[in-house]
Amino acid sequence: MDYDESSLSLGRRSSKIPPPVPKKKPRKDVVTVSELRCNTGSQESLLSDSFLDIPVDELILCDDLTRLPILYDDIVLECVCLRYCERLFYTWAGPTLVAANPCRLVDYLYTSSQIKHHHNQVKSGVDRRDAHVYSIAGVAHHRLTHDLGLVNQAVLVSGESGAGKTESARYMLGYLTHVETKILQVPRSPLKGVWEDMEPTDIQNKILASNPILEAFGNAATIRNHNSSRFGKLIRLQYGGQQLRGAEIDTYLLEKTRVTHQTENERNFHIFYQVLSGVRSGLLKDLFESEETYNILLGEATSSDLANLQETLHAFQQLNFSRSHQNEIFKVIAALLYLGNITFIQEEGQTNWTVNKASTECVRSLQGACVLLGLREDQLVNTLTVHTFSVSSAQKVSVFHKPCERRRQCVERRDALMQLIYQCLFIHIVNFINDKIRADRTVWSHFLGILDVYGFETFEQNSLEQLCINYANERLQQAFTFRYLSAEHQMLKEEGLLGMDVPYTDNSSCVRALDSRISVFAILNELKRDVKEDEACNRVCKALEHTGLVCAPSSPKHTPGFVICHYAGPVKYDAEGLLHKNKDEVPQEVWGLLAGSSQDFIGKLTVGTHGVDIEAGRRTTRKITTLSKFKSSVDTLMKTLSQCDLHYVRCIKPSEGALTGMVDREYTLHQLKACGVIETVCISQAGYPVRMCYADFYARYGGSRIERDVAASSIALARSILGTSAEGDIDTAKCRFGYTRVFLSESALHTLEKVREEKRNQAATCLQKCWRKYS
Ligand code: AD9
Ligand code: MG
Repeated sequence: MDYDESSLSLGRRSSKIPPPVPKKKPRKDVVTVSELRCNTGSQESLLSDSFLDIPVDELILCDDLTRLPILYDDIVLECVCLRYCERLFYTWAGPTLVAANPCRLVDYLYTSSQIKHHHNQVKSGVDRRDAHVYSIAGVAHHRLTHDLGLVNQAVLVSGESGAGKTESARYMLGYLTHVETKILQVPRSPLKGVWEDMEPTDIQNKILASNPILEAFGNAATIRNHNSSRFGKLIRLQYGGQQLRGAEIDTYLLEKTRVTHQTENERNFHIFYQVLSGVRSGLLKDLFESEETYNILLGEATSSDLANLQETLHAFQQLNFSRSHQNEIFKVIAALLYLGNITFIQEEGQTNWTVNKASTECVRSLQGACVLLGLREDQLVNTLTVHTFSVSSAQKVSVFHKPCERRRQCVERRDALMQLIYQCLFIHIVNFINDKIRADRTVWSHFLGILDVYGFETFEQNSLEQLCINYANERLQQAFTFRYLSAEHQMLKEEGLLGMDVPYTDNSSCVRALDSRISVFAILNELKRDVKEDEACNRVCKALEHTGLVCAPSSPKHTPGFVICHYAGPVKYDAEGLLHKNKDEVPQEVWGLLAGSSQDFIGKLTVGTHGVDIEAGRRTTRKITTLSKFKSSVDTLMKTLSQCDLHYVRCIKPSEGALTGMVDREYTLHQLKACGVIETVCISQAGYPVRMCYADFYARYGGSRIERDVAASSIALARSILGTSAEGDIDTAKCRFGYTRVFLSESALHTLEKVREEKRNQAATCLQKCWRKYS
């Protein structure tokens, strides 16, 4: 597929990015692609008004942002945008890969020969590998399978919704399974290997098949992404003797509330529509009689749902889900559709609310759900409408819900039941897949993980989900800062330059404000049942205002809540629903109901589903909240990552609507900041932003005085250039000399560039004189 880009625009109505350097004329923020191409063609620089000219071509060709001759947010942004317009979607930022969502089909980037190309580059150890998601997967793979002192590897893929995390993770998984199916015979040169196609092995097929299944059950169409992952995922590929032996998947924070509630223009999880289209088309026979409408389904099933169902069925087969097992799973989906259609009504002459048996549709749904779930009708009705509590160890009392809250409580119970069933089903499927793909511990020694987690989120209204997601991002950012810094220190050490300071933003205090002993999490977790949500938010603000990171919303017009200053920007969390979601209480009767099902499968679903604390639901008095569960899963994740070499893919969505050919500068810059790309570049350039290997340095500034063959006495020569070229202008404290590179400050670079320009002008004048003389 190709597109006519001449009609598309690059840019935005207005930009609030402050200009980093004084400019003679404002930079254009709205530039059409054709205009841009024209500029590029004529070598005009979009930045020609900054004090250091950087030709457009140079920016386009710069595939590593840390190699930009000078660093400003604006220039980093310009480089990413220009490359994007040239369909160069990947750019390095030092060790990090910036992956801009192409927002179009670019299959030519992901062919078998591309895999081969990147694999060969990695194998041959070339200094500068082409920027590509295959390259980062290749390095991780190579380190795991070839380096001495094997270390676990993990690729962290981040970015906002719709930025391309799942696609990137999928391509990497494709690469890693693909290189396994090739035999690279290396007779002499590693670059001339024979690349043989082989059938994928059973385990590779199984690992790949896990994707469509998890996407069917864990992804949904949202306003940001038609295939949005509503859970976080870490897949650990297990290697032994340089070979892929198996894999294990961990999932995080499934957005189970989606089963019962979706916002306008969004859909429920894909599997509901897949099953429905399967039943309606006759592909899934004898499952249930489909109704006209389902209350829990916003949006319609489409033809692609049917096609995706076929993919799900194929994946089920590859992972050895038996026919009857598949049927059990689909029956649960059908039961949820029925449960969602159960409505409540006030009994005549009474204050009680009960299931609306006056409606034939509701009765059919009640019966349908009971048959599919193996429950007795009266049991289900009772569980939804009557509240039972223990007055002593031997005595239980049943009462109808409180009069004023009866209807709400019935609905809440129905929703809690549905969310619990779906969550248990999801965990059951993940566990089953893991049992099929996990290698025996004796045959693997190391793993390569790919982490696809939700990026930093800030919406008009932010709730507990955003608090969890942003907390996970704070922790990942913290790990990144420390890791990257230590890598930077190592590099400086290897260059013999210890002592150079590397300033960076440390977000540890924000992490502490979120999860330490006196923190947002601790306060929300410890609140008593009767505390009102506004009051809870006030307490949070009061207890943590001394940190300077948590405060009350500034305007009294705002709805109650609290603001947290995250590393990626402030986020206001709303009080409404926060405590309820955090308590995440499933009534005991609901647990009991499912455990007593006459269907084995339903009974088993609630047993042994890690992540759902059945014990907690039944007995223990220890408070297990959504936040405490989430924190402990992030702790485990961080522990896993601490055993790994980390690699980063930062996905960027160039425009909010992911429109083909459109780059929104302000929006893109925000993401580059939020996912730490700007910081990465800053850290790598801090203090001495310009880093050049000696050969490049001589080639640019050495002039004719210096031989190109500069391997010997490099430091002395560099010193001599810096000492003489600017007639003593250059303060040598603004340059440092490593063993292989020279590190320059901006001002040193500025002076060198000025001198270079003067020399070129002199040479040009000289040449003109000669030309006139001899012509
Ligand atoms: V979310 O947080 O799960 O809502 P992701 O995972 O970041 O989000 P996803 O990978 O699903 O986004 O990508 C969104 C859409 O962008 C895809 O459905 C594709 O249509 C498109 N996309 C993303 N990456 C690529 C790519 N490398 N090539 C082509 C892409 N299209
Ligand atoms: Mg995703």
